Amino acid sequence: MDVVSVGETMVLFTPETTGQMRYAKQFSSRIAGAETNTLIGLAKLGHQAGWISRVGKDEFGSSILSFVRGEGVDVSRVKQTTGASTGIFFKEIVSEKNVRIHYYRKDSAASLLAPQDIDEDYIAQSKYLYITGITPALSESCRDMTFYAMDVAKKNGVQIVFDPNVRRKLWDDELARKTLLRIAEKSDIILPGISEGEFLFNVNHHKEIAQLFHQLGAKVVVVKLGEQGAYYSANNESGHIEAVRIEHVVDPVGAGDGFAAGLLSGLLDDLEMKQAVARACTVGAMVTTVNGDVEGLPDRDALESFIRSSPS
Ligand code: CKP
Ligand code: MG
Repeated sequence: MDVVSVGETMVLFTPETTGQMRYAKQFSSRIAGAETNTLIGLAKLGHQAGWISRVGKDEFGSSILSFVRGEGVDVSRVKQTTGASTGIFFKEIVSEKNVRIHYYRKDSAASLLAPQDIDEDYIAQSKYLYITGITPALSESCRDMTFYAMDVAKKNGVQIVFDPNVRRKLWDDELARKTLLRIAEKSDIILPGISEGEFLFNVNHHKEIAQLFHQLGAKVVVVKLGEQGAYYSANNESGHIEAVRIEHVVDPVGAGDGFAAGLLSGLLDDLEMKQAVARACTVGAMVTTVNGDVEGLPDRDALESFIRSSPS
C-alpha cells in the first residue's frame, strides 16, 4: 500500500430542495467520510490505498463497502459488525451560504473500532498512514486505536500525515484540543486550515500556525487558505501557492480531503514540495465543482486536462 487510513464512512443524504430540511420530501444518497474521500482520491490517481474500518452488517454497510471497493480502495481490513448500525448524516442546504451537517452516528459500528482492529503488518508495509481528527472524536476506543496505529507507524518508519479536521459537534472542546495536539506531536506532515489553527493555538496567521506545529515536531506543515491557496513550510523551504480559480463553487465539503489526496499523490510521485502543494490545490478545487464529496475527484486524465484548461 502507498497510503493506509482508518476512519468512519457513512451514507450521506442531501435534500433535493434547499431551505429548512424539515420540509424536504426527497433526498439523494451518496457515500462520504473524510478518510475514504482521500483514499478514493488517491486510488483514482493510480496509487495503492487501503482502508481500515467497521461498518454495520446492514444494507448501508454493504453499500459503502461496494462503493469504496468499486473506486479502487482495498477494503480487506474493513469488518461488518453486528450489534451496531452504519452511521448516516445529512447535509441541509438552508441557503448557498448556510450549509448545516446533521450526524446520526453516535454508537455507530465505526465507533466500536479499537486497537485490535489494527493489522500491524498492513500499516508497517505502507508508505504513509493518514489520520484525521474525526476518528479520535468517535469514542474512547477509537482514540486508543488512533494512537496505537500511529505507534505502529512510528515503529516501522511509516510517515504519519495528519489533517486536524476539527468537528466540534462530535466532542468537547477541551478533550478535542488536548487529543489533537497529542496527535500533532507524533505527526510528520500536518495539513491544517486557518480555523483549525485558531482552535488549537488561538492564532490565525498561517506562518505562526506552521511555526507552532513545527515546534511540536512536524517536518512539513501545509496550511490550507481556501480561495487564497495554501502556504507550505518544510526543511528551510517555504512558500505560497495560489488557488486555482473556480467559476462557481457547487459544494465545498470534501475539498480538504481532496487537497490531502493531491498532496500525497504528489509526494508519492516524488514531486518537489511546491509542485505537490500545487497538485493539492488543484484537486481540492476540482472537488468543489461537483455535488458530493468524492464525485469531483479526478483521475489522471481529468487532472491533466483541468490543468491544461485553467487560466495560468
Ligand atoms: O473537511 P472536509 O470538508 O474535506 O471533510 C468532509 C468529510 O468525514 C465528510 O465527508 C464527512 O463525512 C466527514 O468530513 C465528517 O465526518 O464530518
Ligand atoms: Mg477538512
